[in-house]
Amino acid sequence: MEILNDISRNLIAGDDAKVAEQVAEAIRSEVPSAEILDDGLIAGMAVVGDRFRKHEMFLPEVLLSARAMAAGVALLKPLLIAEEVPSRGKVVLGSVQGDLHDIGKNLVGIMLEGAGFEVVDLGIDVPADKFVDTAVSEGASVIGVSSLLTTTMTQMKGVVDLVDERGLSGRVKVIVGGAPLSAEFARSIGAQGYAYDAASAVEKVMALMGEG
Ligand code: B1M
Repeated sequence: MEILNDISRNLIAGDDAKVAEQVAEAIRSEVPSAEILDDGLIAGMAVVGDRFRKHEMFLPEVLLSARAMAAGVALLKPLLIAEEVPSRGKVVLGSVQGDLHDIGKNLVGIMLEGAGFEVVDLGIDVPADKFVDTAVSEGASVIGVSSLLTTTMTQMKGVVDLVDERGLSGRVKVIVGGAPLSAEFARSIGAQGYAYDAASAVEKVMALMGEG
């Protein structure tokens, strides 16, 4: 669809104003929000990642694309979140210590809220004890940890281990996700769940809470 290609193109170019304008136009034209997200915004970001890896784009440009992505997601958020759903439980969410990537984590949060979960978002660069302390103080039964770097994914084990050390195993479950991860990696660090994308994160959290 032309409008979705335009959104991708402007996201790659880092033009947040144009991305916002075109996402708004797509919403007005009743393009489904999941299509705007997947085939417009996420598709554009995949190209950015590829070009960055090949050194065809550099960090300042990637940051502009990230800003454009955030502008588009902000407009989609109200559509992705159902209104007045009774709370299904609480999830503490954050990007693991050392990791500053938050776009995917934010999408997971939006989808969880959309499905009726209360999300306590701790942001980026979150140490293991902050995840666990917050789960206890907020009475959350799931901790969701995101990592986008092969150098930070190893920190995730610290969260799982701390849940065990504090005697919370069984009561607090850890779900992990992010581009470099796999179900096998999640199992290897003892996490109770792994999700490939934001939609499957919702399914996984529901399953962990005994609803799936
Ligand atoms: Co960075 N970066 N980055 N970056 N960046 C990657 C991840 C990289 C793959 C790019 C590349 O080389 N092709 C590469 C990592 C390589 C590796 O580890 N092997 C990389 C690098 C190297 C770096 C720096 C080290 C660069 C440098 O400084 N030299 C640096 C590290 C900073 C740090 O974290 N300490 C860095 C910085 C940045 C920016 C700040 C410029 C910016 C982030 C801005 C922001 O997030 N606010 C950035 C970006 C934008 C990217 C790419 C281009 C895009 C990431 C993104 O937002 N994707 C990325 C390349 C890529 O992934 N293709 C790249 C869109 C998003 C919707 O997808 O985040 O995968 P994603 O989330 C998905 C799933 O993974 C999943 O669901 C989401 C929605 O479907 N998911 C979960 C995510 N979390 C989940 C949690 C769950 C469940 C599912 O449960 C809890």
